[in-house]
Amino acid sequence: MSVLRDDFLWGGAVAAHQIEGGWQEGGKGISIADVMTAGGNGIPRRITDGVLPGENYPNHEASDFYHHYKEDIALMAEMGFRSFRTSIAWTRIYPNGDDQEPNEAGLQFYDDLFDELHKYNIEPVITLQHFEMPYHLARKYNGFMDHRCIDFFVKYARTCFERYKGKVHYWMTFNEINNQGADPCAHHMIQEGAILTTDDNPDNERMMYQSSLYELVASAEAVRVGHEIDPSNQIGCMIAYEPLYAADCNPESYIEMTEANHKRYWYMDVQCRGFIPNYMYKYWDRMGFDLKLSDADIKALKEGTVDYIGFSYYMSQTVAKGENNPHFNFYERKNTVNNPFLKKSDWGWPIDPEGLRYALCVIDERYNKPMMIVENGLGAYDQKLADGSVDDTYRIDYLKAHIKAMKEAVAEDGVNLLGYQMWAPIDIVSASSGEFDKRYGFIYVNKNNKGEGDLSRSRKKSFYWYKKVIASNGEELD
Ligand code: BGP
Repeated sequence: MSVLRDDFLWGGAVAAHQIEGGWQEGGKGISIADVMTAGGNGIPRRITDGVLPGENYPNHEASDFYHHYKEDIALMAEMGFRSFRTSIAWTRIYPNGDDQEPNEAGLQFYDDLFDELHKYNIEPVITLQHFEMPYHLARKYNGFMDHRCIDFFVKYARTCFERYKGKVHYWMTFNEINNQGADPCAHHMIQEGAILTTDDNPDNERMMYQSSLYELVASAEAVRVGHEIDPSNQIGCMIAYEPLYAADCNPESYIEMTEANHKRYWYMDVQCRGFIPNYMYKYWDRMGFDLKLSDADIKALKEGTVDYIGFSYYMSQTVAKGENNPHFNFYERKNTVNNPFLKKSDWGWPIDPEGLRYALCVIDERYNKPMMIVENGLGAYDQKLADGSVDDTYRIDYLKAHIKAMKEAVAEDGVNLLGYQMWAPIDIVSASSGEFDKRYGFIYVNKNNKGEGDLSRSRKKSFYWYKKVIASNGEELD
């Protein structure tokens, strides 16, 4: 008998901007993902001033799911998927973000996509904002720095809840809303809050907290509206969960670890509990940040707590007390150190399957809510062999170890886990680097970093492995 529930939501996860392409089709507007250039392994992406000629914008075509979705969903159905997580591109629904009326062609695209999933009994799990706010909102309002963006987001969310009522039951508001918390760099601030800034702007941290507060209000309002429209809706938060370990057993390192966790996870505290924790107020006081939040905003936070906790899990980080850091104020880029117990991926991400069990335990202890692992996977350089096959045993090993740890958390610790969606079942554009050759998929897409290839799809070795895993409800991992 399986340790997982019978209706466990096995599947995979992607995001609209990383898979769809069709950036100008069906009346779609320009999103912030459309102005991000390709970077590379260790080379950051650039954000350009609009879409400029001669630049390489990998999200414009991506994996061309916009035209291939039927074929791709058939392949996922062949693996036995019970769920598929993707996002709605806000700019397909409201091309500028502040439009009066939604764009019918965009709404219809997702109707067709959800119908296609239901044809195979695959449950859609839908994120409303996955790193791609309308570029116009960034330009005109500086994104979530402006309170009006709350209303634009809630209007967009309402349109989606009304239109897809009965077709979508599992929702999430903002993808990895907390990434900016420990690292207020331009990349995170544009991805998560549509703030047009540069890395050297001394005001980044204050702006990040202000816009995060407004995003949290927008998220809470959307949860409330989503429940009003359909009380059976399950609406979650989506957190990038990276357990932060202390580098040694010096009690000071534990205080640093605690402070570091505050910065990454206060978002989850607000979304699950409905109020801002004292430690954040103290931090803002200490920093002299005068942040705006009205009584109505505070009330909204209280009334819009989430039903479940969606989180991504790729890695853990290890923190050490920095020099001249009397308040243990953690900054991800300054205070993380190497963990000698862990191997790393080709992109330097520490590989830590036990950390997934640890994450599940900690989240369960803190909030006692159902959880869903909505991303977990390995980005790697795959080699296509002469016969067209891809032997991605390393990916199988990574996923196997993580699924085993996940099962232990269910069997030994009794965590309430709804599902597991690996990232990403098909090769897509990397969010952090914009590469295509950073591959995660069970399904190979014939395209490379330069954009060459005919976009044809084929099955990797891991495809057959995952099919067996799902068929046995997680019992057959070898
Ligand atoms: C998460 C994002 C995804 C995805 C994934 C892998 O942070 O939610 O959008 O991209 O990480 O990261 P990358 O694509 O940079 O390898």
